[in-house]
Amino acid sequence: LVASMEEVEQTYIMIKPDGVQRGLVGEILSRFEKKGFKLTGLKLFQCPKELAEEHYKDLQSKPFFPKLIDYITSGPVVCMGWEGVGVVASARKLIGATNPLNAEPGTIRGDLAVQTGRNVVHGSDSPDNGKREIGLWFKEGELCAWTAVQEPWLV
Ligand code: RTP
Repeated sequence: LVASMEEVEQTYIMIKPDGVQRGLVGEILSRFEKKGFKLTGLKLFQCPKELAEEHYKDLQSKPFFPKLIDYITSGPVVCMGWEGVGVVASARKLIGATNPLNAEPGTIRGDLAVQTGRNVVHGSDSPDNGKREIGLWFKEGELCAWTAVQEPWLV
């Protein structure tokens, strides 16, 4: 009940093309579900180049930018919206460090990935970016506001 007084956040989580190709969709999705966050949006999606460029616009000047855009558009991604108190920072912890070799065992990247350029999942880095990215990747009718029927043991 204390937690419910704090601000509920939204985060955009995306299983990147390597996660889909490697059959890791269920594994990755279940980590957020088991943690106790609420799923608000979910779709398999082939990302157009323009959207990938908009999503990663802050990295435009980086030398790896063209490779990053090729990677993200190389096959379908799984787009997810997750909601909860503290979900943005918590999801980043569940995901682990950007370079999977530095990611702790127990994190998604620590358990499932090796290369920075193939790090299987994305998570928004701030509540503001969470809102921005959900707006970018989902159309209005694709998101669901719903209430869990059971007692809210996890919130
Ligand atoms: P993400 O946005 O995907 O959750 O990743 P992040 O915040 O942990 O990392 P960021 O620095 O924002 O980089 C975004 C994605 O770009 C790719 N990357 N490649 N040196 C490289 O080749 C390099 N550095 C970053 C990764 O896929 C990283 O997740």
